[in-house]
Amino acid sequence: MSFPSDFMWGGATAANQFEGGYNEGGRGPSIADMQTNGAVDKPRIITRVPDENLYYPNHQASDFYHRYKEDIALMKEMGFKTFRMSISWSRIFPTGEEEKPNEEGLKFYDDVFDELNRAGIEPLVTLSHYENPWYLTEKYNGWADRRLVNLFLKFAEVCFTRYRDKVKYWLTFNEINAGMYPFGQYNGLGIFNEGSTDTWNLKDIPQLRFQGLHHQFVASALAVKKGHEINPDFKIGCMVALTANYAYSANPLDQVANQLSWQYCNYYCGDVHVRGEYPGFAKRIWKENGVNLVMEEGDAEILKEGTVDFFAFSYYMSSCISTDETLKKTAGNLFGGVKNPYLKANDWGWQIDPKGLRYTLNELYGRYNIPLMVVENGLGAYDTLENGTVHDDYRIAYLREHIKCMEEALEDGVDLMGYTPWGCIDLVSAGTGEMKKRYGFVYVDFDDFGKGSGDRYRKDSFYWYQKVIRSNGEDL
Ligand code: BGP
Repeated sequence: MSFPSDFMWGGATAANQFEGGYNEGGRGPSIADMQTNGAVDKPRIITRVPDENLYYPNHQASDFYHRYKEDIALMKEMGFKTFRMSISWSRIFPTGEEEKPNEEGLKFYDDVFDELNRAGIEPLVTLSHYENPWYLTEKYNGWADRRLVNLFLKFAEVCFTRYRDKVKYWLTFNEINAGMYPFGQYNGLGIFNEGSTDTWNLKDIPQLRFQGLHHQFVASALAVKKGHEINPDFKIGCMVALTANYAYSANPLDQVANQLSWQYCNYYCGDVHVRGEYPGFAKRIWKENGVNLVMEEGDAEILKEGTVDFFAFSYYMSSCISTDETLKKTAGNLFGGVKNPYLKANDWGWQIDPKGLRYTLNELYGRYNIPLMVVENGLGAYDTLENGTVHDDYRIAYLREHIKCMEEALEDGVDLMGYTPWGCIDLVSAGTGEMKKRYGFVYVDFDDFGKGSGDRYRKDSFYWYQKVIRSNGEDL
């Protein structure tokens, strides 16, 4: 089975990790700008400290703000059909509450979309990728407050209207389910608890997060509806971080625990977005977490009317679920499970599992029966720049195996629209806040402290991916 002729090959980035120019063009600070540098301060925390050096990563990032023409030319050279990027909300509404949008911010994205258009590359735009205007966190404690729904909707409406004829593919919230995970401070919801890095232990955190997530569901559904009114041709998707778990053993206890993990990690959010209602098991999750979810009158209709056109997700790794407490836990992008003896891991402990992608694609398509898109995948690795290039055969091997498994999923009958590997041009890691965890086909000469020329270098994977796209996935 080969890839469909209109398959959307490309790459993915996000403003907060790639764009930079954080205080230029009238942009206001976002919550991501308040997150410390992982190379200096681990774990990264969200704080206002006087030392500018603590803040490098999201401020300069990879400097796409100034180098977008060069970067888009590189994408064109690779043959990209699509480019996933995000719009920084605080570039459009610096505090989130202005009556009128910031024209300079809108103009920047006009320029980027025009450049993409000239290069024959279709933009795929995330409205909210791990950042909100910082002011909204200070004033409202982010998405904990229902008032963010209308502020976001206004932002979405401005973007949909302005870019009506330039952008067709949209995503509402990046990895929306990340808000459910028990790690420290998290940008996506913009909920800030000063003085603590261990927010999950504060007793009101599950309540705030689940309620905040509900506000995002409502905002997403309203945005989908509004987008379709503005341009009926828009394709608007959700974005879920796929936690691909297996039961560690045939013990029924492990099997049930694994099923519960899929419900909690993947289907809780996916079901609301695709089916337009909370799944039956949501009540159990709320009860177990002491959550009293407040739904306003009309919310149920809003969720029903704003279901998505396609399901986009990130896939990096898989993990195992076991009820045996003595087994070794593994690291992960979100929810660490138990180590799988059959898999190898990258340098950060993320277990590499291409077959898991086929498994996941089948699971998702079986449940939702709408087009799917893999909008993040890739190998975070240490790269060495030698004579102007990087010999990243490890990255090629990772991507090749995942592409093969997508092909198998197509054979299985899955409707797969496209593939945009993460960090196609090197960018700052969301998890570690460092530059040295690289994903790109293009090397960016910045170190963990933002020092370097910022120059771009084609890695071996650049030429390999060019060949893959040119042959529509035949020549791997
Ligand atoms: C996803 C995020 C991305 C990206 C990626 C890789 O969770 O949507 O923003 O960063 O993970 O993670 P990391 O940067 O921690 O390696």
